[in-house]
Amino acid sequence: MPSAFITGITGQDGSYLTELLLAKGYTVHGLVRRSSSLDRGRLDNLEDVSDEARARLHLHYGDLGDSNSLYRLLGELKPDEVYNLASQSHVRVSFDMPEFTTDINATGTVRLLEAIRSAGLGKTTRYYQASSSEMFGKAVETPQRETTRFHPRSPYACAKVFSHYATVNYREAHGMFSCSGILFNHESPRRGENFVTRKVTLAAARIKAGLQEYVTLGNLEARRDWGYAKEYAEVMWRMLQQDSPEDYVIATGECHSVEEWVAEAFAAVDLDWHDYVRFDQRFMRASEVDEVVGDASKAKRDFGWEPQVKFSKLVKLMVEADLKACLTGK
Ligand code: NAP
Ligand code: G4F
Repeated sequence: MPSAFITGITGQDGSYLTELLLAKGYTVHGLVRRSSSLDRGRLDNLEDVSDEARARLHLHYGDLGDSNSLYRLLGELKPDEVYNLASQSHVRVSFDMPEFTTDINATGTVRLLEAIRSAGLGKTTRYYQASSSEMFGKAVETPQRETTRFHPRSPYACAKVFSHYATVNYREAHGMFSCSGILFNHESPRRGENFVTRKVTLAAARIKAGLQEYVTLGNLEARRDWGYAKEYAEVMWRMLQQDSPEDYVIATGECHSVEEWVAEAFAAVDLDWHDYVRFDQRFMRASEVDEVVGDASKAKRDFGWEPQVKFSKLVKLMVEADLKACLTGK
């Protein structure tokens, strides 16, 4: 059976990808960081995974900042597929920690690509890079597609542009099957609680349940193309099953403001958001991405991909999950 190595396995996307690959019969190896807490909630709560499938999941200590662990693991495990999902993924935080963000999100990619080559896997192992719509930043055309020029607006996005081109370069220079998914924002009940979508759905649910009084936010005018993370994880796998390595934009093609997300989330619990939202400068960014919206027609053409869950459905499913958790205490 095939095997996969996932960095960022404890994150939102890593958990959905793990469920998918285990269901397909893969042996899944995940890179995990040492931390003082053993809380790996998303992996502890994988859905629809049998005991037999769970036995095919193996976690290994390492870090994208530590070449030795990557070289050792790739040399030992020799996976058929590598998914590089690990990153310091918070754009606002990247302004506070630009050097660390660059080390992990940019240099970390090269460490991993070199570890694959050093293990003698350069011509056999397929590589997926988690690129981002943040690379389009101050977008030069709308909607954005694979050919749109990048204009990154944060240390996070600059590092992602570097990794994107490193992935292209390893394909061109070394003949690796390496490709990037340029994924637009994707959300779910497993989204980190300090990204705006989840922060808002969690707040709406907690306020409705009487557990919180208000929520503090930054820029409500920014516009994003929000899709459902579970559907986007499936695309990562699909990209590595193509005949040749290609980069793909993955997006819904719909664009909504943060304010619209807030209004929809509070409406889902029959509340008027104006009564519960406060502004805090702390959540503003030194340079903002005002609006991004993607054109995923290449993915539709090459492997028939189309998103099923869009804005309203996504907001509702996230609010419902948060409300259920608030009311049941789980
Ligand atoms: P996430 O939930 O924040 O997960 C990030 C993962 O990276 C976690 O497993 C984290 O481990 C791991 N990580 C962080 N620093 C690391 C390091 N130094 N070494 C090893 N692992 C490290 O992110 P996500 O939403 O699943 O996103 C997955 C990837 O797609 C990221 O690269 C992100 O930048 C990119 N992306 C996301 C979106 C989106 O909308 N979600 C869109 C485009 C691209 P811990 O659990 O130990 O922190
Ligand atoms: O939810 P966000 O932090 O997501 P952002 O910056 O778009 O980045 C996410 O999506 C990217 C997809 O391309 C990923 F690459 C990246 O890793 C990450 O997953 O912020 C969305 C918008 C921003 O314009 C921000 O200024 O919401 C605005 N916002 C307003 N108030 C807020 C808040 N963002 C956060 N995190 N917290 C606030 O209180």
